[in-house]
Amino acid sequence: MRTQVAIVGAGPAGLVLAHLLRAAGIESVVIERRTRDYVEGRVRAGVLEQGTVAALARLGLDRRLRAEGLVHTGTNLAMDGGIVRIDMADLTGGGAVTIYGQQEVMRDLFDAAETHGMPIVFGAEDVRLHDIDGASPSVSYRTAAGVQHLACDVVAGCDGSHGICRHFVPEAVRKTFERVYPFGWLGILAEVPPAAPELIYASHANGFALSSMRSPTRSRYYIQCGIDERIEDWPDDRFWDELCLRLGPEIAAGVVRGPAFEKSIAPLRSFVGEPMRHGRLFLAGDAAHSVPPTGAKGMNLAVSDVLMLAEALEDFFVRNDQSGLDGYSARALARVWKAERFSWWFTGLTHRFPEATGFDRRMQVAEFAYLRTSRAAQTALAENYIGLPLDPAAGRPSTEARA
Ligand code: FAS
Ligand code: PHB
Repeated sequence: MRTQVAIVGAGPAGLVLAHLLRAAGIESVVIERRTRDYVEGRVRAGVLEQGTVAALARLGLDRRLRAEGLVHTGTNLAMDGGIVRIDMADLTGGGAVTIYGQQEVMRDLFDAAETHGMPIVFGAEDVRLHDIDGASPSVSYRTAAGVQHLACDVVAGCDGSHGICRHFVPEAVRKTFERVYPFGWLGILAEVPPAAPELIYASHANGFALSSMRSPTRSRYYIQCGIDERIEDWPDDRFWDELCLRLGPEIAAGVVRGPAFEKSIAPLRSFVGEPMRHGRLFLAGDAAHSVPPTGAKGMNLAVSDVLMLAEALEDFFVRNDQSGLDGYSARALARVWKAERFSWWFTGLTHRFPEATGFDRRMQVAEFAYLRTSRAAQTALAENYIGLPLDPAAGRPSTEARA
């Protein structure tokens, strides 16, 4: 078999890239380890930046998103009884985010891929990359029919934080940067109305809490927990009690309790692997970087990476211009590091670190007080939260201008 772009991984990065390439008339094959149901069943992100919404709209994949997504023009921070609303629309000249779960995004991407007859191999085992340093790269994998070989011109490594592609960047050229946080997020889904109409990020002496949602009838809540804690340690009643304590009495008055039908613990870390390209292999999304979910950047970064990669691949295949591919890693990393900084900063502001001293807590309180009174501080938070624009590739108009 042969294709132009072999995409390893059918998460947001892999599937959005496949659709962008289809729209540009470029062939691809997606190779996924899991089943569609498994990928679609993973409960992950909930907030779409406006650049992600624009990309899905450009691809004609936003019908359900426009009908069911919740547009939020503000978000909120709570600490020690005080609440600050960040009016994103006012501070950024109309900016907003859309609440629409990653599961729904994946359903829309998979449904559209089926409609367009886009080839996705599910259940691919023992995926391997070959000759990515040379001019004839290929990907091999095993299915029930035996070992398959897919020849290609380019490999897109979109296989997430536990994938294999990143390891094909040789140790000699690879630099990694990591911060592992001494806590995780315990998240639940419950069929109860959200506590408030917008998201609330709460910082309490016991730890962080987040009041989010998926719809007017489905709530998504998180509390910071110890990295060695287990789901069994947190029966529903204990979760609801701790959530309400951390949100504070005013917000807790809006909390409607009910059975959690999904409960999971996610570790938090900041990670970047440089470069995001080696030979004919290009990395995108969690395959190259991870952020703590505090800033709601993970899935959105995956989309912005592939927007830049698709542009470069179109230049390569359609206009025989390699400059975009040569500049991809530096251009993507410039935006990745800004999102890493914001996610790290927002996590530091809102979470309780085990080794924190009284001085550290005072710094959090002072930063919150500054946010409360400074339009400049609120604007900085707002412009990062709605998503920074993509820097145009050298010699090109900005991607948004082409959307
Ligand atoms: P993904 O991990 O989504 O997709 C990679 C795909 O590659 C997977 O389907 C995997 O099965 C496949 N794969 C892996 N190895 C393979 C192999 N060897 N061969 C073939 N296929 C292979 N982000 C937020 O913004 N907000 C959140 O609240 C949030 N919560 C999260 C909770 C958890 C537990 C995790 C792990 C992540 C969370 N994220 C969150 C981040 C998440 O949304 C990611 O940023 C997003 O899924 C990244 O998309 P991809 O880069 O496509 O990677
Ligand atoms: C979510 O609703 O899952 C969500 C929202 C905001 C975040 C992280 C997760 O920062």
